[in-house]
Amino acid sequence: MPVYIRHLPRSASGVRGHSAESADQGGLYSLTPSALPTDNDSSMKFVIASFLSVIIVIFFFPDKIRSLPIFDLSVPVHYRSTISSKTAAILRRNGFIADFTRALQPMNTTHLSTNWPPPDGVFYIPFILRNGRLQCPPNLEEIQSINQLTRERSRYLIDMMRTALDSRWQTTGQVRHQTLPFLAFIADQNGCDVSERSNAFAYPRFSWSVPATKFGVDWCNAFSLPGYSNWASFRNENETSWDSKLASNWRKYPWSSKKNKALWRGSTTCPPSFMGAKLNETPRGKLVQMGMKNPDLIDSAFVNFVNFFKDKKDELRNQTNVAIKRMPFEKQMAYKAIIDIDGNNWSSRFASLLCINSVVIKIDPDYIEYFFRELKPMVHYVPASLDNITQVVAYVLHKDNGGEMKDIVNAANLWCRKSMTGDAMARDLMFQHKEYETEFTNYMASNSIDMESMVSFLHPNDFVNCGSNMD
Ligand SMILES: *[C@@H]1O[C@H](CO)[C@@H](O)[C@H](O)[C@H]1NC(C)=O
Ligand SMILES: *[C@@H]1O[C@H](CO)[C@@H](O)[C@H](O)[C@H]1NC(C)=O
Ligand SMILES: *[C@@H]1O[C@H](CO)[C@@H](O)[C@H](O)[C@H]1NC(C)=O
Ligand SMILES: *[C@@H]1O[C@H](CO)[C@@H](O)[C@H](O)[C@H]1NC(C)=O
Ligand SMILES: CC(=O)N[C@H]1CO[C@H](CO)[C@@H](O)[C@@H]1O
Repeated sequence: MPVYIRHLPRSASGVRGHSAESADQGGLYSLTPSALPTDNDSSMKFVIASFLSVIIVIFFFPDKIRSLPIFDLSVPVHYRSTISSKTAAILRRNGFIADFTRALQPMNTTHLSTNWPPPDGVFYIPFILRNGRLQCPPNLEEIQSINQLTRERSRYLIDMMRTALDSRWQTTGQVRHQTLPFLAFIADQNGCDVSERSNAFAYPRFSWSVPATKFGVDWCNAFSLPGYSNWASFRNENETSWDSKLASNWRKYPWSSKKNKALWRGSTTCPPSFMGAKLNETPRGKLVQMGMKNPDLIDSAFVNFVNFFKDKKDELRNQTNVAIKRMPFEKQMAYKAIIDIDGNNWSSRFASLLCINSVVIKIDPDYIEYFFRELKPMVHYVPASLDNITQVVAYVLHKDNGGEMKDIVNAANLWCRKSMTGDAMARDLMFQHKEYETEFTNYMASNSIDMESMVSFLHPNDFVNCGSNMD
């Protein structure tokens, strides 16, 4: 049985195992022979050539160390062309290889566009990391044509990966294998069901979210990518640009002028386990009810009727609270506190809420992103549940607690300034690559598959370098 490490890196403090300091060692990693590709054929020439070029670069251009490419692209990759029939049989039976191959088959796009979100396991995009480049499948356009959400998510994913591979963090996520395939869930699924603690796939893969650690850490081998919406919003930010944005928030929305209420706006999404339930029984429906019962504490309303409740707006209007107009994200800072709650899946706006100057009240999530564990309750956000939300909101809004709440906002903003920049997200993504590779290698080894046969079986030559698709 494979021993899965876990989806988030281990470290003594329980947060991501990187820090600004570790970046400085980044360049040095590329000097260790083990860091060079090891799965190609007679790699000795490659090793010697790369080693010499590394020495030359270091000797003559010490300031260039950080930007050393991971791989020497001038060395061609050779694959063993023959696989024994016994090996081929093992390969065909392997879950990862079967799903990867299936993802390359022509798909029924009509079926997918009419069944969205797709059931677990149906929807991922296969990619290959090869010689330090991201390679896209030949059917990428077809996959992207399914709907707008798929197009958007996959574009940001590809842009993020390409940027990270070109960044100074490339060595952090430097993969040891010249060719490393992976599957990325583009829909909300990650293959792990928290209610049953079941993991639908034996192999590691990338997804947007992972189960919260309260469900345990060793059972779900999905790796959370930096969020596509955070990449879309913050990829051009740096710490300096945040400084002026954060200062401007305080100018436009000073604490003393804020409405003394907690705000929630959102759509009627809910976990699939609530299929068939009444709106007011879903977590978000309950939250809106709380607001209707406690209007002096909570201003909560639905802005959008989707999924199971899509066509029920008129019928439900008189049982719940519906906002007449959408409130622009920035205007939400007019409120002292904002409530954040999972929808179908994870709350993708959590990170952006930590970048504004209202306190975030976070309803205990079932799904989290890679960064959640470095945030501390009552330091970066205020934790709550649907059972204690009114009590928590009353505490947050109490005038005696204003100082504590402002401290929480400032700690959240400090986190945002450091973590929601293009550079930091690139770093975090490369870190996840590295973790993925370790786990993927263990998975293949525990399935008695050597990386070289696996790679030649997958025909990586059908993949091409992903273009810039942000136009
Ligand atoms: C594709 O999906 C649609 C909608 O679910 C279905 O009507 C159609 O028969 C499917 N086509 C094929 C070739 O399976
Ligand atoms: C930070 O971002 C701003 C705005 O995008 C840009 O003008 C500035 O040059 C950047 N600063 C650094 C140090 O990269
Ligand atoms: C709410 O509206 C629906 C449809 O318009 C109606 O059938 C129902 O009686 C109303 N319920 C209440 C509580 O007013
Ligand atoms: C409210 O619930 C959350 C989540 O279970 C918990 O972390 C928090 O301590 C609770 N707060 C109070 C005041 O009971
Ligand atoms: C397909 C779908 O409904 N995805 C949603 C998952 O949850 C996030 C945040 O809660 C939404 O932004 C997505 O639209």
